[in-house]
Amino acid sequence: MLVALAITAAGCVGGPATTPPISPGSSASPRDVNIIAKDYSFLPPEVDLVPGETVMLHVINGGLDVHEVVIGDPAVQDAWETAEAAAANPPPGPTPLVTVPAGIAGVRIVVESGQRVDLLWTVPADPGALLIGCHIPGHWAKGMQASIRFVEPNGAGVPALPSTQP
Ligand SMILES: [Cu+2]
Repeated sequence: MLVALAITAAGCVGGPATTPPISPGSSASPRDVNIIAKDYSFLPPEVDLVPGETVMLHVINGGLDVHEVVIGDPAVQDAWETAEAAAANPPPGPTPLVTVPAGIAGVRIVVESGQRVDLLWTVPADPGALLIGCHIPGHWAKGMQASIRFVEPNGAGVPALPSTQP
């Protein structure tokens, strides 16, 4: 007796971009994560991170303007947006020191045009919803935002991941 099993393996072509398996970084061997800031966007527009891993962030400013990477939840993004807007167009002299209340700072990396700044960072094990933003006055409004996608080390947890792995 023959049973025809109609297993369709099609339907995966042309789907969303896939995330290859990630080897999570550790403090002994952090994973390199590149974020390129441009005038006025981030590459990539979505950064994949594994909760709890340790990464070496490489923030490269490929634009002409000064940029920053602020990693934090929406409250952190709002705090920096407000703090930096208040310091816009300062009088001549030293750049004013911009701060936000303790405990809400998140991660902030400021990078001059053409420079690269590295930062070792351990992703929270229970990170919640984190965003990446630049709050140099006007930049957030121009679209300098990127999202963070939390993935399992094997790339699972990503919607519509084709089952092409052996
Ligand atoms: Cu910017």
